[in-house]
Amino acid sequence: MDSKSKTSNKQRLSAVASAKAEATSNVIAAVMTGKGAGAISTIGVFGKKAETVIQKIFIPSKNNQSQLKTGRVLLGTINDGSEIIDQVTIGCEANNCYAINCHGNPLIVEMIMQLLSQNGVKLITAKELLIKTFCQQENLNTIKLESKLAQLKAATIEGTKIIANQVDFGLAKTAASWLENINDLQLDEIKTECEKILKATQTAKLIMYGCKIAIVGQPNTGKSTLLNCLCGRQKAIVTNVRGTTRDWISATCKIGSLSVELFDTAGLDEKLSVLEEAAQKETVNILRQADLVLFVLDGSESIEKIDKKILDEISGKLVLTVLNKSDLKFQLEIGKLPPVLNNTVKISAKLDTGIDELREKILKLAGTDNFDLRQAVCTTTRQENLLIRLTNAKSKDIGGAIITELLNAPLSV
Ligand SMILES: Nc1nc2c(ncn2[C@@H]2O[C@H](COP(=O)(O)OP(=O)(O)OP(=O)(O)O)[C@@H](O)[C@H]2O)c(=O)[nH]1
Ligand SMILES: [Mg+2]
Repeated sequence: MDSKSKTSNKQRLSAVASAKAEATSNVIAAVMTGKGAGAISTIGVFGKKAETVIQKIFIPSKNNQSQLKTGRVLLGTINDGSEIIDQVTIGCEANNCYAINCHGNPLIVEMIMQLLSQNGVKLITAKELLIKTFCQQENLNTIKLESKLAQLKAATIEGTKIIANQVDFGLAKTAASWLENINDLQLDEIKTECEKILKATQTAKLIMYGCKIAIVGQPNTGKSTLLNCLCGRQKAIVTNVRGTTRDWISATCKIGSLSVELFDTAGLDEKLSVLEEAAQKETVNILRQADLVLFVLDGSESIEKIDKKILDEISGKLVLTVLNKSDLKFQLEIGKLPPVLNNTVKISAKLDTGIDELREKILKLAGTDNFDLRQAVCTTTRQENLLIRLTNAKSKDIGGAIITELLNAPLSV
């Protein structure tokens, strides 16, 4: 190659590089649809010069309809040079805001994303995109932003409603009104309201993000049968041999407004083998993480001594004592139960009787029956921690500073 053609090659390369940088500066793209194979996937492309990128990689099938105006959807192909990657439709949702609807094979999605990247587009996640979009909306304070992001994690429809209410009403509105009326309000009034919100938050969290329920009790009482009964399938092995369940098993189900993760655990027994001992350590771990405990007893037997360590372990928890095997002659002396096990319900897990009452009692214990979905609650740990600090604030000035932080601190994700 002579020196002249070397120079012109160099010039061409640098022209390409600078054109690429200029054409695509600040253009971002994200896969908007869920991961995995589906019929269709959508890639969002946004930012100044997004149109330039689209024009480079997209060839419309009808030349006479090549203009991508707002509100218009065009059929065509995405091309890497002369190679067609996929047939797609591209919608122009607003100025510099495009949605590429391609076929849902993740490999196709990946190829289009790579092509966008080669054209200087910055690839981001759908969550990052949401944050960018929300942050551009001027009227959103930090509580509103956090609540909008919390929507992504909601486990139930009721949970999404609670969170949606925190954007325009709930905590965002309450905190804004505290700040607005700070001169007229007593600090104690704010603190009382804070405590109410923190209490409601404990219940709301179970509805918003899901509830872990541990099924514990002595061997052979019917814990695995109960798990199968509540989740509606034969998930756990049931036999009449004590110690059948060694490793914990989990299953999900819906109880009223709760999305529940149930944990069936190894029976708690004092006469232990090494293996059983290890299994029971796991049971204690599960117990510690649980929001609610179902303590299962065999109602057809007189009450066995219950290990004090276990009673201590469950003492601070929401506990419902399940008196199982109600289809057999009832022998258990309810009056002899320790106080922590006083909240009882009789069922037969085998015959599926008493289960509706059990579900009702679970909802009552969790506090989610008749829960007002519009009330103010925290949707993040940051909000919760600030409200705890607010309940301990020594002066109105300190209180005001905490409320300002609650509303205006930069979003951390
Ligand atoms: N009559 C009657 N038998 C039941 C009931 N629930 C469970 N059983 C029986 O009790 C035995 C033990 O049931 P499991 O569900 O395996 O008990 P478990 O508490 O999981 O036992 P481990 O895993 O050994 O701790 C089985 O034979 C079940 O069929 C019930 O409501 N009534
Ligand atoms: Mg079992």
